[in-house]
Amino acid sequence: MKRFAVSLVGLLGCALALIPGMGLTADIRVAEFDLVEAHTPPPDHPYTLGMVRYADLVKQRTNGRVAIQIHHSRQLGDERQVVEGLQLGTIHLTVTSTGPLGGFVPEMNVVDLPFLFRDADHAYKVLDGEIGRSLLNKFDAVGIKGLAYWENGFRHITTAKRPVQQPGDMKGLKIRVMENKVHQAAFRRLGSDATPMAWGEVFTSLQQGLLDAQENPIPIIYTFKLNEVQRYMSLTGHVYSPAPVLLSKKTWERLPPDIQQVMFDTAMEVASYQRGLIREQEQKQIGELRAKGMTVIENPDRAAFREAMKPVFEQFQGHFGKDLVQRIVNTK
Ligand code: EAX
Repeated sequence: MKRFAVSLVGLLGCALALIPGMGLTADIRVAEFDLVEAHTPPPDHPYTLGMVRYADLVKQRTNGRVAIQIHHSRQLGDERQVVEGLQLGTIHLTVTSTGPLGGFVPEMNVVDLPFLFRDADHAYKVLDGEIGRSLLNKFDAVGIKGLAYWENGFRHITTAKRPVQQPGDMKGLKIRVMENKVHQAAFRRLGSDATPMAWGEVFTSLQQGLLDAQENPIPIIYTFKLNEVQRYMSLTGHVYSPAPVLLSKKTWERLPPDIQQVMFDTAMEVASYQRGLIREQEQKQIGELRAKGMTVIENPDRAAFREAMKPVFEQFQGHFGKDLVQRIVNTK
């Protein structure tokens, strides 16, 4: 019976290998752990580039026992759906913005407080240290294993009709924000019509004029070609957006300890490569967006934005615990 089953698998493998485009011709061997990974940005974005490096290293270090199938460009849905997939075990791995994560672990949204992190190094210190780890550990209770923090980047505002220099320029603008209470509150504070929306609908809504504005890091703006539907980019850097790498707990529990260790250590290790790519892309894409016709406002009044969003900082500080927020602020 067993032999029969094995030969059936073999036959199926050969049959599939004959179908063009199935991609099995080169490597018929099936990995012991075949993991489905899914994320939002396209292949040239550092989420994908980081994941490709991660998949290669994990494959090497487990002698091919783990294969990660990468699905970029929302092939398996928007971020909230993908994280739900992790809980169900239908999707095994993701790298995601913190946008929808507050719906799973409310404390996670502490990182979304406007102007919380002074710069990227401050964010790395906090996230790679005890505070970041304890936030990731909270995902355990909702069926998810938090591996590491990669990066989306500092977020900036883009608009269609008018440049944004001062917080007052945001008044009345309909801006898409992530499905995230902190971001909504921050932009309402500026008098904007802050509309929470999954990423998948944003480009078309901007194109159709249903939205005036959105906010995201430069590599997202560039790789999604938002310059085609937004004229101005204002480098507000109002919030730092980390990108946690999350694994389904069901998957984690199936993996033997040595493979768990590889998955965990390698995710941490790839973080510095992936963050480096974000920095690199930010540098060169500002010029490229300009060349494509975008007007870049390099020095909006950041102090005024910080001041205008301060009440939100204070409002949510109570929510997340003043102590936690202070520990983050005081991290040197
Ligand atoms: O994760 O939804 C967003 O604005 C995110 O920054 C984007 O999808 C990348």
